[in-house]
Amino acid sequence: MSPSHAEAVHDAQRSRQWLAGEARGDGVDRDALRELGAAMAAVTAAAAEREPVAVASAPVGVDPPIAKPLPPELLRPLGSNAEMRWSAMAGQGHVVPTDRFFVRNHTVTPHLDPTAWRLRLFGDGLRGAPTRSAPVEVGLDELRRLPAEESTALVECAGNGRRFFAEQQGVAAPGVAWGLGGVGVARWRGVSLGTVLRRAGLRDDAVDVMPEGLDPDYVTGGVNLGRVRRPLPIAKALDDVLLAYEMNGEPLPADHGFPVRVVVPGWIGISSIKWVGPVEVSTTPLFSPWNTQFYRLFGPGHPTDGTALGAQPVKSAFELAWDARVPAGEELLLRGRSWSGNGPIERVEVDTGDGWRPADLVTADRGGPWQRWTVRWRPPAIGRHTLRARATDRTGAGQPDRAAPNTLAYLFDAVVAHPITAC
Ligand SMILES: Nc1nc2c(c(=O)[nH]1)N[C@H]1C(S)=C(S)[C@@H](COP(=O)(O)O)O[C@H]1N2
Ligand SMILES: [Mo]
Repeated sequence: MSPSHAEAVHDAQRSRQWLAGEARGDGVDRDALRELGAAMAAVTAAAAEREPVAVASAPVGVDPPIAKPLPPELLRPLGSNAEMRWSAMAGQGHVVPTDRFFVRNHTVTPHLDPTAWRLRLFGDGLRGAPTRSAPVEVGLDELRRLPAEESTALVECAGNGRRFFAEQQGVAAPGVAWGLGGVGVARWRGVSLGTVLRRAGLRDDAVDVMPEGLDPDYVTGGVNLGRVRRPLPIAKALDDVLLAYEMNGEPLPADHGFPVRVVVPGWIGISSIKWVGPVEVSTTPLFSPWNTQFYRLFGPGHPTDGTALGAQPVKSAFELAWDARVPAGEELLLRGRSWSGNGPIERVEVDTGDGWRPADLVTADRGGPWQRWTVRWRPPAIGRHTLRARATDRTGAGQPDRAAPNTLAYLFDAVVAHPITAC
């Protein structure tokens, strides 16, 4: 990713423009953010706490928030979301099978009719300035006839690892209590967003592209924030962004955006809008609550209007159940994966209780969106032990012992202490 469209750079620049009144953002209250930044962060945190709770038994006739089965050995439900069990990745290949890929839904998975579905491009960034009600339309068959591209890319929720802020650091962490399973790598196939934008008549002075989901409006804290949407700068939109209609060789499943989703490699998960319908292309910067109110860093050390939330930091996970039980006295091959939004992983170290030592990296993954690794370990005694893994990416970024706390509890990057019992 070139620095010119690194997410943090883009967001910081847009924030300045927005605060200076140069940009437009329906549903975004500029004054509230400028004058009441700290207070708003607190309100946002409180609202985040009121995320939908687990639907244990959905009423008859009401669709559950997630369409696919949630076998407990593959996925852990978290309200309208579900995280992948790391034990379900033990011995798997590079990609996450679709049946265990995490789901992050602000509301519920919609069931869209693919024959009625249209991508609807509009805005003054397209020639002739088509409007939202008279957009340039592209149907699914037409999209499938365009040159296809495939990309193996990682999607991770910015809140992945959030529960460790509370569990390891004793810091309040509002929002979905992800362990480390809010991440996955899949093989996505579709059409480059750039191809579609150019066919629709992209103008040279377009600056932002805002895809919008067709799932229900997101209502939080009593406020309807409208459809889930987040702008992308044109440079990123024309670089490696995909309008994907296949995941791991199958049509996109309902939960992951059927019939078409955006896949934005290297950027936080919210950029990868599922069930995309309208796409605004604008010659002025765009804003939505998903880049001003949520997915920003608020709290100590940050300005009152928050800090742009950039690429995902480095993380590592063992392909083991939490509190896994293993036989004592036998040599084990521990497996895990490490990843970073800033580029490939260079080095991984593991501590099984007697200091850090290098892990062996799986050669086939070198340079890929995540890196598998292994390390041998013979539990020294019956009883509880703690496993730790930490990685360093190509930029030299590693994993600290303590993650920097922030009000909305994003970007947990500290080493996770993974309990294991030898018996
Ligand atoms: N329309 C829409 N797109 C969305 C979301 C959503 O709720 N609605 N969630 C976003 C978030 S926060 C994440 S992390 C990813 C998760 O993608 P997945 O559910 O396919 O794993 O989708 C993003 N795209
Ligand atoms: Mo997310």
